[in-house]
Amino acid sequence: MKNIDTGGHVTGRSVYVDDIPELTGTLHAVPVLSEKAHALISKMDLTQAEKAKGIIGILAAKDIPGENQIGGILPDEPLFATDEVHYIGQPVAVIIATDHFAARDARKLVKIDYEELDVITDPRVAQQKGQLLFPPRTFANGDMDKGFTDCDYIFEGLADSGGQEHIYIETQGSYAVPQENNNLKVFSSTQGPTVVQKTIARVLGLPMHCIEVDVTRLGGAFGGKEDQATAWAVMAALAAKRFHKPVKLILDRDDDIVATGKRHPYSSDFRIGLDKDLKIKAFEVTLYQNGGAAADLSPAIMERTLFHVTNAYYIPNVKATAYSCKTNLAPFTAFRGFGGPQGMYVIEAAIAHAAARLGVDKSEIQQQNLIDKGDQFHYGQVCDSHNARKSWEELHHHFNVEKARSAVNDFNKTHRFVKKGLSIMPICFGISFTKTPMNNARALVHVYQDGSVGVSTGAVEMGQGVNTKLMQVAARVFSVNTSRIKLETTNTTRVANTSPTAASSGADLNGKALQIACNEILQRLKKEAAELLKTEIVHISIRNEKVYIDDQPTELAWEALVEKAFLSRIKLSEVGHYATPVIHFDKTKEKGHPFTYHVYGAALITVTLDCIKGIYETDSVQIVHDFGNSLNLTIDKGQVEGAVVQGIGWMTLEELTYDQNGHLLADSLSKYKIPDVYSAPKVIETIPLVTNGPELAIMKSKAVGEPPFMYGIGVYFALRNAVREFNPETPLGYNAPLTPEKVLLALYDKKG
Ligand code: LUZ
Ligand code: MOS
Repeated sequence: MKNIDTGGHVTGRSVYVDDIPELTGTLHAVPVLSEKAHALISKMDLTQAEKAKGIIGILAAKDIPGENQIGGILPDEPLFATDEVHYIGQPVAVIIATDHFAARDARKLVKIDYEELDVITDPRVAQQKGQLLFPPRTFANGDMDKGFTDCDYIFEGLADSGGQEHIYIETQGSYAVPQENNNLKVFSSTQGPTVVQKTIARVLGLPMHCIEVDVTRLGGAFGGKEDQATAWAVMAALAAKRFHKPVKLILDRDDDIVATGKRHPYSSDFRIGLDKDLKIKAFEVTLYQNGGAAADLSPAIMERTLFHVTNAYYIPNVKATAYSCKTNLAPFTAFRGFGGPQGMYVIEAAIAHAAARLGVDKSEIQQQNLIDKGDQFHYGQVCDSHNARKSWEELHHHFNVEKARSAVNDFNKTHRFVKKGLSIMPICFGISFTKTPMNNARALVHVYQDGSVGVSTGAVEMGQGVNTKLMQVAARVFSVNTSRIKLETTNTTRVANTSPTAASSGADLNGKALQIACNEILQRLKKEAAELLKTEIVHISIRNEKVYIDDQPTELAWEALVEKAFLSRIKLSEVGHYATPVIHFDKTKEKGHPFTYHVYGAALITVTLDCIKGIYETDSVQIVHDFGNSLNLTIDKGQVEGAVVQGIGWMTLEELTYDQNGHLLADSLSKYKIPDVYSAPKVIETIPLVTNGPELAIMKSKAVGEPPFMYGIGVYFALRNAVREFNPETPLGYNAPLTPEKVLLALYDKKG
């Protein structure tokens, strides 16, 4: 089944926030953003701006009726800065005008006097100065002293990875419409409708029931709208309340890039110890997370980094410490993988470093250490499948890795100025919000008297196809055609207290809740059918819209049954509630069973490098991926392909450069290179690992959103190998992204 939104997207009929028809009198809002990375505000003069054409008013901290606070995990982030600004792009006020361009023009007339303070952009500098967003954490198991004593080889090094701008196609935006009696209805492009509802209530000083948040779909999010859609919705709501008019706030791309947070850059020190058989005996890592100017989701992201520092490997002695460092950059936030990729990059760098020193192929060390059923992750959870090893073996078997390797070697022998590189990237990603209480969801199902079905859940459609999967779930439980099922908008009045659609868990959590609700209604319908057909409920089933008694079809069909049930006054609506069982985590010990299950896979990557120009192409990414028993392989393969290309972007192209004053230099798409069709691999082949899939995944179909992002890390190491083929002496370290510029320098640089 295709994604149900495909037709709407290609014809331009799909509705995003900015497509909602504007009510008469709608006002437009544009934020005033700090131009300094760290400064005291000595004076803010709005008089000229307020007099400009079309201006209705300018709202700042003094106009907030409730709390000037939007921090979700920690209360360290004001909606509007008051006397001090902490990053370029930090909101200080919002201009309300009769149209968007009037507001933008007036913004030039706002005069702010700044007294500049020291700017920190480097996380290690921040850590040295004691500038942390919250206390550091250490995850450890085994005995480090013994682990390193038992080693034959010990290697140390440094590994840095850069940030990443989300470049969702639809920028952040919101439309707030006043309702009677103080209430507000807010359309928001958010992954977390409840986060938006709760934060508006807090800033406006209203109970949550006054705020209805509605989401049709997002034009991409990738984590960038898990927390950072909120500020803009709050500003629109604040203005709507103040002026009693509908207010729309849609960020222009240039504002969005400057004002919103991105993937966290990390800088890390590692020490890895191996024995003669290439078994990793000990791994020690210290990670410096660049958190930006406020905590945002950094505590949870740092936690996931600590969970994923061993990737798909079993290591008996591990010590991982992470610091979240406060810098004068826009607060870094969720981005596909949520800190996991940054952790996995470091262990892959450590293995590559050890392999280079030992003169073996990286894959020999990888293969020796893959986690297996019964092994314990360093956070206490026991690995419950052979999937890491099975993916690796199936990759070698199906894609003939040895043949690919000799083809690359032959090519390199016969080509002097063009080199190929090959690498293998295994992945292992834990599924669940690491904060256990967040793992719950609800679904509201109405079966209408004509047999059609309306489904509301907490899941937000952002292009990933969750609505299509939910439609399939409802259709399967009822055994009716998918055309009978309608997915409603995500709305806090219909489904309350939702977790954001994040952590790859949208289909699992909301699908399970939906399954529960549909099953409840199905039971009532079966009971009604049993009465109508004068039999026992155990004999009744519904198959392809028909009622069966045991294996015999009857004359009674879905529509007629629903109508009869309605006339018998049967309850045809239900709310399903699901809370993931089994999971728990003890933060005092940093041990537990935080993940419902893990997703595994392995990719074989080859690249071709032009050693004169330093430019390269990814020839192929061939993948064995653990989908479980996929509900929708078309959608799931699409997720893998998008993730691979996005991962390649993070690892090789996308470079967030800042100057020492905290200015983002790569502040537009002409300066920030995202992957296009030319940087996509020429071949992406994905085959499913054959498994049953876990009961705790929705209909045994595993979460797919984030895990395949990490295959992109393999492209980095393949490219590195190609560089080393040309210049074995290269001093190239581990500093992603490996841009063409860095590659060119590395091709001709010598040690010493
Ligand atoms: N969001 C979150 C996430 O709040 N908690 C998580 O564990 C998570 N993991 C991945 C992506 N988003
Ligand atoms: Mo997320 S990185 O919003 O799943």
